[in-house]
Amino acid sequence: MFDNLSDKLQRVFKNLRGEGKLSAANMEEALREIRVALLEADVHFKVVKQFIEQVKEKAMGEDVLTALSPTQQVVKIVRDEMTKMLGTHQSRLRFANEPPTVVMIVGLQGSGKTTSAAKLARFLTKEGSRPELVSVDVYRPAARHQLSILAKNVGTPIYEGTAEETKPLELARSARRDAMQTGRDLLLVDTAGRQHIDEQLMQELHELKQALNPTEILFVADAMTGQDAVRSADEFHKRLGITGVILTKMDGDARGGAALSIRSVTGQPLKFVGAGEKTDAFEAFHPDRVASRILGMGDMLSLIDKVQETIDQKTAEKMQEKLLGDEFTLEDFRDQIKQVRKLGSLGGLLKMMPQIGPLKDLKDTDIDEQKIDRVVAMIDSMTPKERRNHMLINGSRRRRIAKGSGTSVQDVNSLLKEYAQARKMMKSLTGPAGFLGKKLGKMKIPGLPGF
Ligand SMILES: Nc1nc2c(ncn2[C@@H]2O[C@H](COP(=O)(O)OP(=O)(O)OP(=O)(O)O)[C@@H](O)[C@H]2O)c(=O)[nH]1
Ligand SMILES: [Mg+2]
Repeated sequence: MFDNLSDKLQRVFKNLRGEGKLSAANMEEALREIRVALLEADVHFKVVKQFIEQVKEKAMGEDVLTALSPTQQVVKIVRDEMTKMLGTHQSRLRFANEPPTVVMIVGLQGSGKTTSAAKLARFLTKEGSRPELVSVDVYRPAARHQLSILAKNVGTPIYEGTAEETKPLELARSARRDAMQTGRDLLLVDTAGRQHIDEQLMQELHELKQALNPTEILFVADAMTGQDAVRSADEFHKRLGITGVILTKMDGDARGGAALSIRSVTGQPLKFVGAGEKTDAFEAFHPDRVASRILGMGDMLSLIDKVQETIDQKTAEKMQEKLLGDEFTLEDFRDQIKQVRKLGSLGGLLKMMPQIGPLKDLKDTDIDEQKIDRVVAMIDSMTPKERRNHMLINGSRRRRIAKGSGTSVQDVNSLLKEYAQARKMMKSLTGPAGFLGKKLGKMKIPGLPGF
């Protein structure tokens, strides 16, 4: 459903990448395009305004990661803000201290309440819950029958009620008693819908709320109705107090505005999404995953995460200077080894970079942890002078270092050889004319040949 928005955002980032250096002017232009793309996706205008302001502020801010290229930084900021807009963390269903937990499912007519009740039952059963269903929609003759069929389909017990139980409140109370007696930990209450929010419906829902004391009141919003869904969610929240939203019909060709606005407008989290008529077309809502999907660039995003998690910005900067200069010492070598260890597999990192052709042979190089420990121990056993000038390390010094680090003279020899190679390779890779220097611009990686 986010295809259009996703295409447009990717075009913005592509254009930015073409610019080389980011200027205030092309940043301004990019923000303008992002704004238009969001509005065209039917995102609430206030949400768009706030979003753009946040992105702008962050982009101008001090705490940018210089380990990323300017475009990568913008992508990162947009991704982070979008995740925030969608709610940051996954919001799970809450359970009552005393079972059964009661969940009321409310919303406008045809939004997908009955279908979602059954889907939720199926989903939660898989997670280990023992739900029971009940329909209190006594107005539409086929409504309760519809839920019975779906309940059978997902294998969840349903409280059918007696012939005397004709009122929503009676049905709901009996269903809760039944759930308690049959050892069910969850009661999902499917309620009636109206075309518009009216007093009678609100009154009825209020009474149910009073009687059942539900842990969750989930508002079912039809994504296809865009901003109308957002408005009615907000209205239901003001009048009834909802605790979360199920967004249905995400499989349709809606533009995505509802999904992107509902959290900010109502203040209530999106908990689940429905994406199809079948009962298995239902999943928990993950803000970070959805934001990444909207932005599309999976590889670049994982790279950004990895870099952000592991590389200390200042060390990287200092390292870059050293690499470009002529003084890549054994101490730097050691620091780099430590960083590579933090990154996990160097092969994994390289794989995420585009067009890495000439470095292909490094791709599957896994890091040997023990070897890293040995190397670090050897360098630690050197004197500061030796670390700064490896030419000083003659035969007797090698023996001393081996002894001090619990390694052999051969180990010290091969370390010094690898260091010399690394020095050479670093210069050719990261110098202004080097492969990485050209390809990645400001992006810095700790390379480690030989591991
Ligand atoms: N494509 C698609 N269709 C859905 C989805 N969820 C529900 N539907 C369809 O939407 C229609 C209405 O669904 P219901 O579950 O009956 O909606 P409701 O809110 O219970 O409707 P009322 O009880 O009349 O208020 C049905 O045809 C469902 O199959 C979804 O995620 N995707
Ligand atoms: Mg229904």
